[in-house]
Amino acid sequence: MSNRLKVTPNDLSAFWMPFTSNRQFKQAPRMMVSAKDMHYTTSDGRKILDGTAGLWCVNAGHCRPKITEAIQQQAAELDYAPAFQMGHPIVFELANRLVDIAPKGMDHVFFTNSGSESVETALKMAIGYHRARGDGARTRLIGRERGYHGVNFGGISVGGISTNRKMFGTLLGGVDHMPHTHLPEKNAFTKGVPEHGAELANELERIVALHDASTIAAVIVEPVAGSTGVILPPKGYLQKLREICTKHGILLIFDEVITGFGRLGTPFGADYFGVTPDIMTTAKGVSNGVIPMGAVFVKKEIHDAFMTGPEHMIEFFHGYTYSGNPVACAAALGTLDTYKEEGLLTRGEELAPYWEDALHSLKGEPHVIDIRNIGLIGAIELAPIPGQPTKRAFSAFLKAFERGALIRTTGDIIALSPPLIITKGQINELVDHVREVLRMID
Ligand code: PXG
Ligand code: PLP
Repeated sequence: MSNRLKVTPNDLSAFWMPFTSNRQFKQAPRMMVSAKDMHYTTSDGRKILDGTAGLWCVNAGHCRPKITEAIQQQAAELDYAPAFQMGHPIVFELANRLVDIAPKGMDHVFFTNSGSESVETALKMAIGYHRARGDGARTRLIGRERGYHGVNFGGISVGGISTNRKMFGTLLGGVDHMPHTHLPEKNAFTKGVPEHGAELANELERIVALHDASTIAAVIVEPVAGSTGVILPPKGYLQKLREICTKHGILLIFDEVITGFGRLGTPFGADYFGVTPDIMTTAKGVSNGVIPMGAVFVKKEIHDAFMTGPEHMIEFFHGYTYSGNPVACAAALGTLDTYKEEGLLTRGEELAPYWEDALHSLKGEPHVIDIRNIGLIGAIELAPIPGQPTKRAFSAFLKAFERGALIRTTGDIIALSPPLIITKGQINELVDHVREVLRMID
């Protein structure tokens, strides 16, 4: 460990932290200084079991040698090359490798640097696609209540989390929202995908009837909504959305920033549910969270619609300085190698039943009003303290951290999403931490 890592900065004021209660944090900071496999080490030398894969991104576990070496070598060989009108070999190699594992038919990849950028890219592709085909009236975008699609303007417009929207003005016009699919009165404590609620997909038909299909470009949903507190799609719901979109010529975008790269026990959520979208946004697990990267997958038909006009012309006026950055590509290739060697993109399938039983053993513990699970995702919903929403779950987070486990909370929901290398023993350890914490908090 270098000296730099051991030092705890003593002035925390300059850094405005993202999605953080800055003032509270700076009074009692929680600092991570190193990590290996399933654990972080804090600045006070404690080991913390990572129950959340960082922020749902470190799917292969921490500081994995293949990834570290790939980055080191690439940084020393070709650090950066212009992304526009220039290329370098590994970005093409990475695109091919990604297409190899993608759902059938998703055979082109556009690189970004985050999930939020992947979402903006996908929304622009959808609108641009229709226009390129001479169907330029299709500009509306349909999202869903409680959806999370990152924090940029397109993403918060189609997103449905009010705290992320209400401070920021009028957002994009021409956006509508379907209802979310969280039905605790019918589906509480369901193991896996819930039985009730597929009919909520018919709400899309109502929205189409209102606006007319000829004005709608795309529908965007998370196959499993993560950030909002883990909301699962009812049995048959995604299939219905697919049918309705196809029937009306509307593109279906799956935001797979969380569900991509093995989280559900299949490479993508599309594989798990057997539903192929037209566009798929990813980030996080593509590079194991180590170097920022996102990737948008598209069907050939969408890509090809842009490949018209004079050949010297740019076909899609969109891209980022760091699209396909060589070091990020190297990190992603090292990540894909690690996933492949260790079978991580499907490991969740074997572990899911064990994970499910362990989580549901928390039924009956204090405050627990629902438990949800799918693949290696779990959510434990707590009854809020009357008049003080979020406080109970946040104290669970603080207590768990004190005890040596990193969990994540949204509202009064505890969300768990460990690295895909977790062992059964570590699943027990994580769930026991949560059990003890639930017995300790008010
Ligand atoms: N789409 C989805 C479905 C996401 O989950 C994004 C887009 C945005 O990705 P970036 O890379 O711009 O953050 C996300 C990100 C949480 C949590 O605690 C979830 C996310 C990010 C941070 C925390 O649930 N999801
Ligand atoms: N702002 C300014 C002034 C720029 O010059 C650029 C890129 O050249 C950007 C924003 C966009 O940056 P990025 O391509 O990293 O998203």
